[in-house]
Amino acid sequence: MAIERTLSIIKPDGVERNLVGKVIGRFEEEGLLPVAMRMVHLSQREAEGFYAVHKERPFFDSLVEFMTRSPVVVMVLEGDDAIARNREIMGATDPAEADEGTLRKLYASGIEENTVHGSDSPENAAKEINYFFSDVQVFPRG
Ligand code: IDP
Ligand code: MG
Repeated sequence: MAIERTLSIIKPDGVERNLVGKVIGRFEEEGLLPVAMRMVHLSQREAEGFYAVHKERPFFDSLVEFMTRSPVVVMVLEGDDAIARNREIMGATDPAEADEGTLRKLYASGIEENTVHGSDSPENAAKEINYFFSDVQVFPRG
């Protein structure tokens, strides 16, 4: 397995419910270490750009409204197999389908307000990290 980086977001519902420490603590326990981090209140343009792949989906407007409702925490996680590991720790998009112990099973209130985002492929991880962070804002742990 290779050391990878992935983009993680603690979504508005997670920040609003004071879950930032719990979510980051879980990543640290699992060996996915933050190497860049920032709190940001996304503008409509920023949220639309981030989720551009979903712009034809029926939930797009609602998703953008949710993601711009209040601040989020964006971070880069670094670790072994970080992209797939983060997706495993997050669980399925719909918490009703998420495995026990996953972040979405534990904390998500529904398929939209599902507490965390994680990149789904190396290509998207690179794109998404770039969307929020420049190289000088990333601090390798290894
Ligand atoms: P993912 O976050 O597990 O990768 P995606 O299919 O990429 O899931 O969807 C992006 C985000 O859009 C989800 O995390 C969730 O917040 C929202 N979303 C996905 N499907 C639905 C839906 O059917 N209704 C409402 N919101 C949805
Ligand atoms: Mg996705």
